[in-house]
Amino acid sequence: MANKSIDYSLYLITNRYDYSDEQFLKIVFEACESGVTVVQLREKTVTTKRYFDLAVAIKKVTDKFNVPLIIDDRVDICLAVNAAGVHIGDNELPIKIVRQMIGKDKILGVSVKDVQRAKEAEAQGANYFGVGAIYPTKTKVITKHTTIATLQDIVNNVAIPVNAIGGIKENNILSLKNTGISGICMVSEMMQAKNVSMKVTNCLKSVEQLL
Ligand code: 3NM
Repeated sequence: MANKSIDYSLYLITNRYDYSDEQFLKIVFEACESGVTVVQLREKTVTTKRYFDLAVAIKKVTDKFNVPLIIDDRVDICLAVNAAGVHIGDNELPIKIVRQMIGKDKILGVSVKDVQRAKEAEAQGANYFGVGAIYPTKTKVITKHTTIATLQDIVNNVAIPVNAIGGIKENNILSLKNTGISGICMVSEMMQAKNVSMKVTNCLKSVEQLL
């Protein structure tokens, strides 16, 4: 999956909550089967071995559906499992260094919250942005509120895809209409859905109207 023209429209970011590995992988399987376009494995507290094992397991699922897998934070895990790319925030290695490490073909996603940082990150080799938190989120993350106006400002000032994140739910997707984003990223709305397939199907319908 070494190409950069990936479809960001419905981007699932994982959280394992209290799920067993079997339950966790089943959710990802159903989400991929139902049409999510990208999956990011996001782990903050596990050992390297555990992160690797989870990445191997999830990649079997994403590969089955030809869905690109992005690894949060960890270049080594990305390379170890030959994931499509890596996503980094402000507290990771510098963008230029990450680009050198992953090579030119892998995808490099970056979290940004303002135009200046977005322009710098684009110049340094980012392939897409996650911008948020657009709405309040209960998912554990270091972030701050980022307005829809700022989101739009970033879209208007960079050439690479911009994806909205943070508190995005089935029922607020359409509030992002006309912002020019390339996709929406969701954690809890999908990972905690009672019916994952239905959730993905419904979100895809809204996303189609959005983009
Ligand atoms: N990054 P939910 S917000 C992983 O603002 C992440 O950059 C954010 O979770 C950012 O979809 C966030 O459950 C969590 O609100 C989003």
